[in-house]
Amino acid sequence: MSDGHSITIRSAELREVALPLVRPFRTSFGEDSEKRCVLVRVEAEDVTGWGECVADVEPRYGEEWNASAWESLATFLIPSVAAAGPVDTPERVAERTAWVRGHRMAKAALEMAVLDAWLRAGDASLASHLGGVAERVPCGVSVGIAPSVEAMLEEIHGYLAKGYRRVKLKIEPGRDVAVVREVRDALPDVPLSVDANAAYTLADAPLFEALDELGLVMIEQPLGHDDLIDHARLQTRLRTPICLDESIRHAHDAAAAIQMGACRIINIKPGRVGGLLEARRVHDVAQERDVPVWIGGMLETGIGRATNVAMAALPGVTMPGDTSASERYFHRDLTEPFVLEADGTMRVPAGPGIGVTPLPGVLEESTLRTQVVDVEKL
Ligand code: SMG
Ligand code: MG
Repeated sequence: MSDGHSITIRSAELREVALPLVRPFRTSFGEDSEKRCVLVRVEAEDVTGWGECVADVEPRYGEEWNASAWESLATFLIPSVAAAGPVDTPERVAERTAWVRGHRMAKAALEMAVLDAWLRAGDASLASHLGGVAERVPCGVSVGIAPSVEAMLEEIHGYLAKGYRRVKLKIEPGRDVAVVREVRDALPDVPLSVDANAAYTLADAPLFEALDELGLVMIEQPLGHDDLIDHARLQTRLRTPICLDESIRHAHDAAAAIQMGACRIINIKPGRVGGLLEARRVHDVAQERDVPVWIGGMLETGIGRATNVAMAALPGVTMPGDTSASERYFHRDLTEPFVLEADGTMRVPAGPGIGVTPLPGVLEESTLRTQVVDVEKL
């Protein structure tokens, strides 16, 4: 798809930033007390584009980490895109980097930056380019593993008071059925889900059968991070829909997972599938097969959050996302804060490109290192 304009990338810059989190976020694979990520900035003639990489300090959620993303962007991805001439459509980013196997989080960050610049040059918003239909999107919240059920409930009550429409509990072996049952007993009517981040095996099926009794909206990624077949086996034993996150790397995985019954819901994260355009294809595959999707989160700053909220405006996104307000994560976000309305919705950015830019002061204070990739010399 092209609307006839192209941009030429004149320079690109990588930047690693660190923002303290309001409270530590604990999952089955560890605890984060600060958000550290790589940003990509591309400069074209009259426009600048920003992208955010969802990799973390260590490769626990996926295979990439901040240093690998930095290296793949500087050495292979940015040169491949910039040296191949003007970008007449954002699809070129994926085409020009297809020879690099994997590194989907890094690819997604670069595509986001190029797409932002290209859309700004054409004065179009990301949501409208993707085919978004909603102006406001319903939001859920993901609650990290807490030291006690009391602490968890106190946190959840705070979120419910703000209007969040679905609460997701992180679980891990040893902190699962009993904790979820207590939360369910305390909050019988709240839409609740759990996310295991691949911490279990099929041998734990009885545990999931116990969770099946608690009226959960879904059970997210219970088994192996790259598994489909065991998820299909587990799904036959449960009424609660399984939602896949880590296992879905592209639209082809989504089609395969749905066909084999490995999930009944999909969590879409653009960074996990190699970019926003592939994320839209995952959405399309699911929509054609009547499988609900929602937009996940990777504790993004306002840059990545803007694109998640734009994705959430697509018509097949029928469940609240992990698209929470800036204040749930940061005292000061990198951009103007994303705000939750009292009805549990968030406004979709409508300005050109991703609709937000980093606040210069916060950006400078958060920056750990930068590197200019001199594309003129390529
Ligand atoms: O952005 O609110 C958020 C976090 C949502 O739970 C969340 N993300 O597996 O879905 C997931 C996790 C991955 C991040 S753990 C560091
Ligand atoms: Mg998940």
